[in-house]
Amino acid sequence: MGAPMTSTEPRKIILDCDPGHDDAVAILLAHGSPGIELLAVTTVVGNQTLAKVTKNALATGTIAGITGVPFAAGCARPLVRTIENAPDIHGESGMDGPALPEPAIKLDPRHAVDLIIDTIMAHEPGTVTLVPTGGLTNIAMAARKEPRIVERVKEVVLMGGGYHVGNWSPVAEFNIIIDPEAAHIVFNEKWPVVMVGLDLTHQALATDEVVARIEAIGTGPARFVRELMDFFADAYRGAQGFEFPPVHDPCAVAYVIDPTIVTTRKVPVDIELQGKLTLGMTVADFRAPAPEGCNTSVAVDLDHQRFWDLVADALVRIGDVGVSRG
Ligand code: PIR
Ligand code: CA
Repeated sequence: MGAPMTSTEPRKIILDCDPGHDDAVAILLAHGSPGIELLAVTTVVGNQTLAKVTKNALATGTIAGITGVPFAAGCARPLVRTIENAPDIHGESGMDGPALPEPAIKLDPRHAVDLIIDTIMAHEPGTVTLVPTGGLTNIAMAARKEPRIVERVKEVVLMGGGYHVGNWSPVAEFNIIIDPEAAHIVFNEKWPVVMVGLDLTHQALATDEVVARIEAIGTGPARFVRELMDFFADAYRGAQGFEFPPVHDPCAVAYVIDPTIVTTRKVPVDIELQGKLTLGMTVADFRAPAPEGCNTSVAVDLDHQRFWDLVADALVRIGDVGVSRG
C-alpha cells in the first residue's frame, strides 16, 4: 500500500478573467495555492478591451512565473450589447499602477471558447471548475457551442452580481450588466452556480494592515500586488467612496480552495433582462427553502482573516520569480 492520503486532490480550475487589478490577484492566488491546479487562463472583454486585458493577463502570468498553462483570448464584445469598460476604476490600461514586464508567455492560438471546451472535454466529468471573474460572454458561448460541458463541469464559481447591492447601477454589478444575456444563459443552465457577489466581496477589503502584511513578504510578486492595491485604493476612494478597496475576484478562487472561508445559501437566482432601472440585477429569492433542483447559491459571509491568509500564503509560495519590470 502507498502512503496514506493526507490531503485532498487539488481542484482543477479554468480562470476566465478581464485583468483588472483584482483579476491579477486572483491569478496569483490560483497559481500559488497547493489546493488549485490551474488548467487554463482565458480572457474576455470587460474592465478594458480584449487586447488590453489579454496583455495584462500575460504580464501577470509572467510576474507570477507561470509556465505550462495555456492562456487564450476570447470574446471581444458581449453577445448582444456594446461594451462599457471601467477606466475609472482600472485605468486606461485596465491595470494601471505597476510597471509591467514584456510577457514571457505566448498566447495560445485557440479562441478561449474552444480552449474552455477542449479542456473540460479532456478531463473526467465532474472534475473541472469554471471560475469566471469577468463578464460571462465566453462561458455562455462555450455552453452554447458544446452543450455537453454543462453536465461535465463540477461547478461554476463566479465573481459577479449581488443580491442587495450594485456597483454599476443601484442594483446591478459590472460583470453581469456588461453582458446580461450571457449571465442569463449561465445562471439558467443546470450546472451548479455559486454567485460570489458584491455582498461577499465588499467584505474582502485590502486594509492598511493587509497591504502592510503583503509588502512585508518582500518579493517581486508581492510588490506587484502592493502596487496594484495602491492604485485600486485611490480609484475606489475617488469613484466609490470606499475607505479601503474591495478585492473581488480572488474571493471566488478562495471559495474553491476552501469553501469554509465563505458561507453560502442555496437560493434561486435569475437575471433581469427587461427592466429599465433593474437591467442586469441578480434577483435572488430568499423567501423559502430552495425548491428541488435549485442550481444556484449565493455567497453571504467571508472569513476576512483566513481569506487574506490564503493570499499571503500563495505569495510566499510563489517566492521571488526575479522578473524585471523596468
Ligand atoms: C470592479 C470591477 C468593475 C467595476 C468596478 N467599479 C469595480 C471589476 C472587477 O474586476 C470585478 O471582477 C468586478 N468587475 C466587480 O464588479
Ligand atoms: Ca474582473
